[in-house]
Amino acid sequence: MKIIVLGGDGFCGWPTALHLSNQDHEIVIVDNLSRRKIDVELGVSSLTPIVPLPQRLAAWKEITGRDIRFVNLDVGKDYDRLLALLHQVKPDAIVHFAEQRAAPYSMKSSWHKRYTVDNNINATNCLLAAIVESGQDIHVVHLGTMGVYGYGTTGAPIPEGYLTVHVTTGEGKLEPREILHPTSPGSIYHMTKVMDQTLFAYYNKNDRLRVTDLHQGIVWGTNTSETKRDERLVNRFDYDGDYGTVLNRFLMQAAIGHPLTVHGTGGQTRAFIHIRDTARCVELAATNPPEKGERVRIFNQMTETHRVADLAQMISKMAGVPVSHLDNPRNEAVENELQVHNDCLLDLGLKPTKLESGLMDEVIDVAKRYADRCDRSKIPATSRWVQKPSA
Ligand code: NAD
Ligand code: USQ
Repeated sequence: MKIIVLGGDGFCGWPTALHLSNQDHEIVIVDNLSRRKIDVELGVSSLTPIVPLPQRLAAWKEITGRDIRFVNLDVGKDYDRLLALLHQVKPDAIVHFAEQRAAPYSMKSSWHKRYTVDNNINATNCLLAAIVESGQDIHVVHLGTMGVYGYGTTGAPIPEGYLTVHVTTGEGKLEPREILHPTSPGSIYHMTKVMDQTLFAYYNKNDRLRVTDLHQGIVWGTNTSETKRDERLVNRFDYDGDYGTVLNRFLMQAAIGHPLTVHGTGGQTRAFIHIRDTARCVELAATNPPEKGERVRIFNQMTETHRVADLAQMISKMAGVPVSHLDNPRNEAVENELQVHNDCLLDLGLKPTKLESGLMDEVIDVAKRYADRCDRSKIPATSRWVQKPSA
């Protein structure tokens, strides 16, 4: 297949692009390198030394003989170039990773809120409008988030996107209807993913676009079999208070003997998936498109759920580092239960990579190898959801 990977220089996009290329798909990466510029803004770098994208691609060509083309454009702004690229490449599928993805970054200031909404919503809308204008039948595979559902405790497992409800008709009869699961985003970033869902539903209804929306949990791990093949292919590893996600942060903190930074009681339960499975799930989604006219497909892309405090305890025991309970900078439920249906990807053949000590050790080893690149002052999460009232 010909596949365009939007956001192919990022944490999930890079290993996915390599995995798809390795499966003999013809890959074009589109990225505006905004994530690397945000590192400069925040004064932090990936723990792993990632080389510039052209060097990454030259290394991949040298090692495998496979070509991956790179086009530097902003999906939400460079509309004419995006449309021209669709006419030129005529892709079968476009995988859409190209959004600002950190909840804390999206909450740093009113500028960051506006940037995140502007970037994410325009990227998705421009992509969908360009596909319609191109007149091509291109399957969109989008990376959404489990966070669209929110983390309230309803007691019921979260279905894959749609919920059956019963409405009382004018004649007083109770009729079943399927609706998009109600949303409850926990940050401006998560809210953009909720808005993406409405864009997909609209273009799917009006233009019969084929869309698969992958509601992904928190990704952990760093390497895949492809990124391990050469130092120049290494994946990025975010550990800072804005972009570092909880499990990778804890594993990195364990590697350098830093107390594990649990927000509040750690009663928050979240969904997780290993980076290898991200790449595999995207492949499964891209190679199993919905029929023309089928409603937006929504898959829950996660393999397990864990309570933050339990993860901290497990890693603390493994590595002998203390657990530190910090004031929670976020506005989120102190505790929640979480049960999730994820049968769609399992039925397509996903064999889940579960959390086990060998894989956690692998991440700790990577973090130890590059420990001298860590700036400890960037570990605290300083972005607050609600400003403290001034005294
Ligand atoms: P990332 O920030 O590492 O990568 C995103 C890439 O997209 C970057 O290379 C960035 O430069 C590029 N980009 C952003 N806006 C762009 C634009 N307007 N035009 C062109 N390129 C643009 O993020 P990631 O962790 O790889 O996440 C990728 C996607 O997966 C995101 O949409 C995110 O919401 C979703 N997701 C990530 C996680 C996770 O734990 N990392 C979990 C669930 C869902
Ligand atoms: N947390 C800690 N300590 C830390 C960091 C986080 O206790 O040092 C807590 C947070 O308060 C939160 C939970 O861990 O309760 C998860 O935080 P996170 O930063 O790991 O994940 P989140 O902000 O939800 O965002 C990440 C990705 C995002 C993706 C989302 C999937 O950055 O792109 O959409 O995971 S999900 O969480 O399922 O919505």
